[in-house]
Amino acid sequence: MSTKGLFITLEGIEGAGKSTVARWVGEWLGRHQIRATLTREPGGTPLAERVRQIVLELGAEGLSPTTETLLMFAARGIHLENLIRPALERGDCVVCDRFTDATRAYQGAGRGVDAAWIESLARQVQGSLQPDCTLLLDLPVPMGLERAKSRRAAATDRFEAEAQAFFERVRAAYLELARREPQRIHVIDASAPLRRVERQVTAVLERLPGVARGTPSRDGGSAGGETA
Ligand code: T5A
Repeated sequence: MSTKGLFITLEGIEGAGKSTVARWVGEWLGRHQIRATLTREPGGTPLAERVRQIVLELGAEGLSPTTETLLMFAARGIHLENLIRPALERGDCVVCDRFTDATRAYQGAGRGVDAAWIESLARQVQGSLQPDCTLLLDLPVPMGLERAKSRRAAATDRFEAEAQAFFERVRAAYLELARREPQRIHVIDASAPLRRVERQVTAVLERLPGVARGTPSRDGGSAGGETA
């Protein structure tokens, strides 16, 4: 299926600043008269948020890496059908806090799930849809975990309960993905103060097709200037 809007994703380990930067990207797009839909994974729609609760909850029942992967893609399928694709079809710029690179990094490298199987699920669930641009917020694992801890109000989830070695594998996998896809994945030094992170992100956004002209539409359609 062809899409009209731009699809931007944010990735990185816990506490890298994805949610903070996603909100800022939404505001930046709004200031440039580009209508943005902000969302997140796992979740993003009421039904997909219910799957999020199942997959993140640190409960008595375990989840195997295989089941965890299937749940991530189940949530993604719901999210794509009910929110992401319709927003892109409207010509919105979709800004998504995590997407399939997170499955590659967390379930693939973190949990040891077969990479070829992940790619086959991705093809079935996404078809040819890929992010146009991914901002990989990279920082040392202890710094990210410290930031996440200082921000956390609620109980630890199933991922936050993991050891540092798990997040080192996740970080290394993200950097390897960026090395393989430099056109799509932009590594941002997220250990820098927020203003410097924002400047690095601006430099990427300004180079995106359509953004400099004030519309993310690939077919000349106009953008409304609302920021969701
Ligand atoms: N997951 C997800 C998978 O395993 N597979 C998948 O396919 C998908 C989609 C999601 C979990 O699900 C896993 C990965 C995750 O473990 P979540 O609650 O959404 O869980 O967790 P995170 O996405 O990791 O969210 P966090 O809130 O932990 O991290 P963020 O969003 O990266 O960080 P943010 O913006 O909340 O910032 C953290 C703190 O740091 C400060 C902020 O103000 C905040 O206090 N901060 C900075 N401070 C100084 N300098 C900067 N540059 C700063 N940037 C932010």
